[in-house]
Amino acid sequence: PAPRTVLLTGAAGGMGTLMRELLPPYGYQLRLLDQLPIEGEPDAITADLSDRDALREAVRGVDAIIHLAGISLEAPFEKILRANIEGTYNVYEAAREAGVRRIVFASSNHAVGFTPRPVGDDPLIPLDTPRRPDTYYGLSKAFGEDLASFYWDKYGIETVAIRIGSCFPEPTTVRMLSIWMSPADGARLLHAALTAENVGYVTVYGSSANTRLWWDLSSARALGYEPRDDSEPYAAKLIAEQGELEPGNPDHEYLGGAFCTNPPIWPR
Ligand code: NAI
Ligand code: 15L
Repeated sequence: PAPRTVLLTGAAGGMGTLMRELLPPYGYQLRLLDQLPIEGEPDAITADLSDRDALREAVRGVDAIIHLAGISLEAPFEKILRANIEGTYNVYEAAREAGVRRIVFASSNHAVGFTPRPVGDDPLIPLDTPRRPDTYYGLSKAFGEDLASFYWDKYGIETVAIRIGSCFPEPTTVRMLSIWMSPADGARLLHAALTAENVGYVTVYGSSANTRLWWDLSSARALGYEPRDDSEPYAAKLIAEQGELEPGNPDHEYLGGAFCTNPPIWPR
């Protein structure tokens, strides 16, 4: 049966806030969790991912988990270790104890950020491209993918790990024209990841069907994902403002762009 009750971690964040609006129409009953309280959501669970008792309680009775919580930019290794590495482990352990069968893990393009980005007729970046994390942050996402693969092989917990590009209401940089995932397509992909049968462990890239796409969406499509959006309508304005990507600009050289050279730092 399709999952109905879904724990959404990171529900106070940017994507969490978008998905809180966009997922319920698909029929999900969301249980929300974040370290920050969520205005207007008195039933949301306010807990840190290090709080194993709270996680045990939070996963009780859910059919699936969408795990978005964590540090979403670069940070000192110790912080990444606690929130993203140990935190994701704690989520998987809670799921194992409670018998939750499916997790959708928010991985990131930064797990493979040092991959040269395709230029001209270069092939799209394949699913099985070697991991090339560009930050401690990206390294934690590579860990999360392996953790998920291990929990499938060892415990039979299924995961769809989505290497998300940039999920924001609109693309705001020329690089984002290639990796943008519209919020509506994000919800479509999460829905596909929750409902596709027999996924085992799978990695997918997460974006819209962008004209300037850099990566292979076939494993996402194999889940039943049919993206409807394309960043191209934003291209002319962004390129007029910012110029085309030129050699030497990290956004031109690497999939991970400036995360490879001068990553944005987690503010808290
Ligand atoms: P965000 O930073 O806006 O939200 C993350 C949320 O996680 C925040 O509300 C924060 O309070 C919560 N959180 C952080 N550490 C926590 C902890 N130790 N315990 C409990 N809650 C904690 O990030 P955003 O953009 O919403 O991203 C969501 C997820 O998707 C993240 O895992 C991020 O790495 C991943 N992702 C997002 C992309 C995007 O374009 N938005 C791109 C690639 C990956
Ligand atoms: C990410 O992994 C970040 O969480 C998000 O804030 C964006 O910076 C995105 O990657 C990106 O590469 O644009």
